Amino acid sequence: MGVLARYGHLMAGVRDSTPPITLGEGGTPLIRSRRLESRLGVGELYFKLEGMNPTGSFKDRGMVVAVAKALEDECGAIICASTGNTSASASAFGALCGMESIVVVPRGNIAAGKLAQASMYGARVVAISGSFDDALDIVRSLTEMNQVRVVNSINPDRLEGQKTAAFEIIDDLGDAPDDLFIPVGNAGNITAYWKGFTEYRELGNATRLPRMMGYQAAGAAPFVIGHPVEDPQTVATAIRIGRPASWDSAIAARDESGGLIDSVTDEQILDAYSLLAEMEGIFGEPASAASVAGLAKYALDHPETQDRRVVCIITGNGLKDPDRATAQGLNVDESPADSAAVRKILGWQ
Ligand code: AN7
Repeated sequence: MGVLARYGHLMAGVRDSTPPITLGEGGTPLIRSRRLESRLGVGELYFKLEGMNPTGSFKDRGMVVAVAKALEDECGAIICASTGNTSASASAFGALCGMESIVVVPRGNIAAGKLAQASMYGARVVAISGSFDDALDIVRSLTEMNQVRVVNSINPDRLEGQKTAAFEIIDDLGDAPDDLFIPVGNAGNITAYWKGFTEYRELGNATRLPRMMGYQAAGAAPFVIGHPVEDPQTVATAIRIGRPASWDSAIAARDESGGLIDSVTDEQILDAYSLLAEMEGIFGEPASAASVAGLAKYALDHPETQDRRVVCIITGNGLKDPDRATAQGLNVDESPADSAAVRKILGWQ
């Protein structure tokens, strides 16, 4: 069951006439940590595996709603700016509905898998020699002229869909966790989670609210320095964003929840990226590892985390960015094709 069928009745703007399209998004696993929990010093640690959505990221939850509404409103085309995952998701749902998808991406700063996805789903891909922020400016200006629906998170339908991840966490745990650790780029997701947690509590499904603990990459941390970043830089290309669209709502989520938005260095992100794979069997993309890097940083300075129940959002699948994984150093021994040679490499007697 997709998020429209399961939670559509809790989404503003979704009506009986909204087509109940789905690619099987949502319903992602919440997995208890086996090993990082004690290593980092956390009471109870869970990972929400958003990379298991149909196009491999959390974007599908919101995209299915935005595209369903575009279909209901008889739009023939959708358009977005993207660091990669939004473009993959928009193109997939566009293909599902027979709509033209136009995606504008920063050339050279989008993971290979994401570009391959958009292309395979048949999108018009425009790679600009500029940043994500430039791409979003271009998309905003184009829609002033044409009959096309913007499906970036400035479209409120996106957030209605993305808030369902908070519903699922409460459904799985029986209540809200103490803390939610989440990467922050354009800041739509932290906004959507906070909306989801507050609405689900108002409905009586939770007794409390988590602190929203957002993490940006140090070279792309506008919320941490308090103003936009002109030339954002990070290995976590998904969150290489200098002028987040959902600025005020992310600040509100942070402050109303008593949380924080801090930064982690690329080195901390890549350490967490490897650690998550090696110690938990979870291959998230670098941007996703920012939430784990943030938790590692926070828990080090806050021993009381030992008594807390924490959820880390693993926003996207590591398979999307094979170049980054390879750059970590491929752990491969070459061997002739015979048993004795392989035994020797393995050090077996
Ligand atoms: C894996 O695809 O902005 O703070 O254009 O792909 O809601 O932007 C992606 C963002 C975290 C940050 N993790 O979420 C895009 C795009 C992954 C992401 C984020 C993104 P927001």
